[in-house]
Amino acid sequence: MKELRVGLIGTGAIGREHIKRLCEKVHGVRLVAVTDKFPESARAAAAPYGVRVEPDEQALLSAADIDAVVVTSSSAAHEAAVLGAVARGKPAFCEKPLADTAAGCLRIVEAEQKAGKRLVQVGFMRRYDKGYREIKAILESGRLGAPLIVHCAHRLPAMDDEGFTAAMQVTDGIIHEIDILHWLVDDVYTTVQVSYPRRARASRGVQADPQVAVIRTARGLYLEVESFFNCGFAYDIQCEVVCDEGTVRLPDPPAAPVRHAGRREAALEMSWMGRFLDAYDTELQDWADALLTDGVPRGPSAWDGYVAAVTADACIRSQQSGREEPVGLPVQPAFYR
Ligand code: NAI
Ligand code: ISE
Repeated sequence: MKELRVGLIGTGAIGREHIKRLCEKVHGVRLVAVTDKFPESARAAAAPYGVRVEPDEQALLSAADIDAVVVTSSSAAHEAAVLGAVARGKPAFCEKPLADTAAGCLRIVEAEQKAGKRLVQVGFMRRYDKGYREIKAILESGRLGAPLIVHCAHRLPAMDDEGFTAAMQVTDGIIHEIDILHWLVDDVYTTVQVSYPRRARASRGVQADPQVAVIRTARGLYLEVESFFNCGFAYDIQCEVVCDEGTVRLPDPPAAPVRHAGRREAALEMSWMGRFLDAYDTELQDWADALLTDGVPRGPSAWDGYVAAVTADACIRSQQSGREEPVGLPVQPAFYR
């Protein structure tokens, strides 16, 4: 295959970002069609690139001139779209979370194994971020000894959706840390506990913000994730790994330091769109390259999506019980090793 002909489902915020990326940056790909539950949204997103609009997900998945799909619809719609692609033997790149429950992810894992080859990649783009990759290389070198504690912060300036629930803060946000920490420290998650400090002033509606999740692992690591969706000041992602003989920290994105009026300052990112720009580009290029060369994706798998969802479900149980909850991960099938 010389060119990967792609269809995209869901032309919301990240859908439009990925359309731009697929049309302007990713080599070897041709975006053929898009669709959305709201046809006017699909038409507006398709128009600048002269891309076809399909009436719905089924039509797009079945189109003979589409080799692979990108799923950027709302989280609750991911499972049906990915299962539809797998049933047709078409590779699917699906934004996180793979499905909004572990049971949904398991249905995808089972369908993929039945299909007999890897078809699914999950949009855990932080694995493609240069800073996280540097941390992983340093940990793997053994120079700092073994990891003991990880401190993370995942802060957004504001969450406008008043109906954004405590559980969504896990499946939408903390799920990134669940995946990246699993990949970084390569350990088995055993328990999780979610706690709440005082509710932040800017928190509104049913939001329960901020939250702190603590994940413990089989080798005894303590992974702490602060999730703060209304921090007001920036889109701020922090990660520091404390090891036996040193620490390593995620670099802040570069920004020109300004000296002015007796102060030293540097601009901070205000949105996820800018913070992980390079990582999104690299992940989609890697997805396309792998499909064009080997016919199978090599990025975060459906199993990774399932591991993250099982852990997220345990976090949600802990939100409800107020206790530490077991994660209870099954053994990874040979298919995914
Ligand atoms: P959004 O609400 O802006 O867009 C979702 C779009 O999907 C909407 O246009 C909606 O009409 C459409 N849609 C819903 N169900 C559909 C269906 N059955 N068929 C076709 N279209 C359907 O949401 P946003 O922010 O773009 O997020 C989309 C997904 O991407 C979410 O799962 C989110 O977690 C993930 N995401 C990932 C990010 C990352 O950093 N990797 C960043 C932002 C979002
Ligand atoms: C958003 O959906 C994303 O996936 C971003 O990467 C994340 O940082 C943010 O918390 C989510 O709302």
